[in-house]
Parts: sequence; structure tokens; C-alpha cells
Amino acid sequence: MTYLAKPRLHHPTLPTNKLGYTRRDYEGAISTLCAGCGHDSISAAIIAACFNLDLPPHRLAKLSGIGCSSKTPTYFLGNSHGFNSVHGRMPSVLTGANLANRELIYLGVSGDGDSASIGLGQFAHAMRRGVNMVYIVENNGVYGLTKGQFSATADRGSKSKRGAVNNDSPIDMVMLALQLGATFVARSFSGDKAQLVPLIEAAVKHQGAAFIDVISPCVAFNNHPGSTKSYDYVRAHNEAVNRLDFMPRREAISTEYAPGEVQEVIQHDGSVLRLRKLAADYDPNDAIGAMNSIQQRHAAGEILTGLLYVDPEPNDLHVMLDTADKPLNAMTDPDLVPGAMALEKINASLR
Ligand SMILES: Cc1ncc(C[n+]2csc(CCOP(=O)(O)OP(=O)(O)O)c2C)c(N)n1
Ligand code: SF4
Ligand SMILES: [Mg+2]
Repeated sequence: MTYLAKPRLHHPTLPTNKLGYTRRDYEGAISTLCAGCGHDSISAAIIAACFNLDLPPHRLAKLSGIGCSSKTPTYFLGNSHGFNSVHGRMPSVLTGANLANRELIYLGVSGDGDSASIGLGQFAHAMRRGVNMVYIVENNGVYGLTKGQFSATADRGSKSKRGAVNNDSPIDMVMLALQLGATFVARSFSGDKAQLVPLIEAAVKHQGAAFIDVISPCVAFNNHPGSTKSYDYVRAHNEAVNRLDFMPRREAISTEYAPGEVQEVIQHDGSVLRLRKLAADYDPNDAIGAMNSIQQRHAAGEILTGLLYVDPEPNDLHVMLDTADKPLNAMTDPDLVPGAMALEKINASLR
């Protein structure tokens, strides 16, 4: 048996959102991951974010590759569209789906092996093309599913469970996403729900390529002393640049912080990201500054988390390709075959 269905009983007093759904309505099958795996906490954060945003589950499509992380879409949003693709190929499958139906919200779930090794090229092109999606990498520094080999995000000098030292230079996916032009870039920790849930909410509302690297300890293969992706290491070295409050468009905005401590970013749809600055000099609209800060803190052995960069006026792939507003999969013959007159006009314009 690859998954267990959950009983459909709801406690009658469970809170409901504006659609009348409880959190249970955003869950999936019972997880078969190891008890304590960080990936399960990320699934819980995705469930909480979609519940808070009152998302109709049928409006969301979740796509993944291969790995323990890529298995997780089975464990959340059981009433949404889902596609478990091939190892490292989630970004191209998602891009195709997005081009065919721009009206869905796209959530790509991947692992550090899936995205930083076999799928690195795919990841790069989804970011640089600005595919409107939330791209979550559940980053544990190992190939968990295939029993704990170092992945390309493992820090140089970190140790495997059996004591082998990783001599390779790590790939920092946040740095890559910034360099490639992603318009929303964040890093978080599976054990920090207060930071992760609003980050996911804001990323869902962002109209462009939103990337979140979530450090997610693998309790079976990478949670020992010597690992820089263990619960203890991340708790001890986590340096948050901001705390994010996310306010959807319809909510009245009231301020409760002293001036100078808060930065507000208004998104395209009118929703507001309110950033409580923990590092006073941190500017989340400066991609080059973000790269410098990440490198400096990494050299000091710290992991910078929070919303690292956001472009409040992003362009997505549909804007860049100037596609029609009507989704391709809703077009009928007259839309797709405009007839000889239209063809003649185009030909005449090219003569
Ligand atoms: C084409 C191909 N090559 C290799 C594999 C073997 N494989 C399965 S999962 C995986 C790595 C998964 O690592 P990651 O994406 O970090 O996920 P995790 O299990 O750590 O969450 C590999 C190499 C495969 N399934 N398909
Ligand atoms: S092997 Fe690691 S990544 Fe996979 S389920 Fe277990 S703890 Fe999670
Ligand atoms: Mg992994």
C-alpha cells in the first residue's frame, strides 16, 4: 500500500474559513514519511496557508518530481489537481500546464536532489522565464529517498551519518534564483511555522516566479552532529532578516508597529506584505544586496532566512509572451482557427 486514506470524519466544532471549509478539507492521505521528517511540517504549513487564503482546492494544481519531498503532495490538498512527474522534470511539466491553463494556481514541490542535481537546468529556466508559480524546495542536503547520499546543496565539510566528509562546493538555490531573475525569493525552516506559513501565503499571491528554499531536516540520514541541515544546527544558526505578516486584499490594514521597524510591500492584487525588520539595514527590494548578505552570513556560519527579495511589480511568462487572457484549454475552434481572412491579413502585413 503506497498511501492510507484518512477517515472523513470532522469534529463539528472545527473552525471554518470563508468557503465553509475546515483545515481537514485541505489535507491529503496519511503521510508515510519517517516520523519527525521536516517535509511533513512543510505539508502542514501549505495546508494552513491554503486554508487561511480561503483557496478553493479545485483552483490549485500541485506538481512534483521524485523523492520523499516530491511524494508529499499526496499528503496535502487531496481535492486539488496533482501530477507527480519524472525526477527533476517538474518545472517543465508545470510550465506546460501553466501555458495551457493560466487560471490555476501552480505549486511546484521538489527536493534538493530533484532541483539542484538532475533538475538544475529545469529549475533555472522556470526561474528565468518567470513562470507564475510557487516553487518550494524541501532542502535536507541529502537524497533521502535513496538512503542519504550527499546532495548538491550539502555544505562543504559537512559530515554524513557514517562520518564521510563532503568535499564539494554547495549550490545555494536562493543565490541561483536571485541571479536568474526570480521575483520573490525566500528561505525558511520547516520548524518555523510562524515564518513559513505567511511566506507561502505571500508567494501564492505573487504574480511571478516565487521561490522558497525550506531547510527541512531528514531525521533518518541527516540530523546528526556535523550536518548543517539538522534541527539543532539550523535552530542555532538561523538568522531571520524579517518576520512577515500577510494581509489579503480584502482585509482592513491597521498598523501596530513603530515607524521604521516595518516595511510594507503592496502586491499586484492589492494584498500587502508587512515586513517587521529584524535586521534594520536589510532591504528586501535589493537583489544584489540580498546576495551579498547571504554570502556574508554563510561565511560566518549563519543561515539567513525570511523574505530575502521581492519585486512588487513582477512580470510573468504570460506577460512576456503576450498570451491571450482566455486560457488555451478553454479556447474553441473559432478562437484557434480564425479563418482565411485573418490569415490573409497576417500574410499581407508580412509582405
Ligand atoms: C532518472 C532518475 N535518476 C535517479 C533516480 C533515483 N532517485 C530517486 S529520488 C532521488 C533523489 C531524491 O532526493 P531529493 O530530491 O533531495 O528528495 P528527498 O528524498 O531528499 O526529499 C534519486 C537520485 C530516479 N528516481 N530517477
Ligand atoms: S528518509 Fe529522510 S527525507 Fe525521507 S521521509 Fe525519512 S526523514 Fe524524511
Ligand atoms: Mg533531499
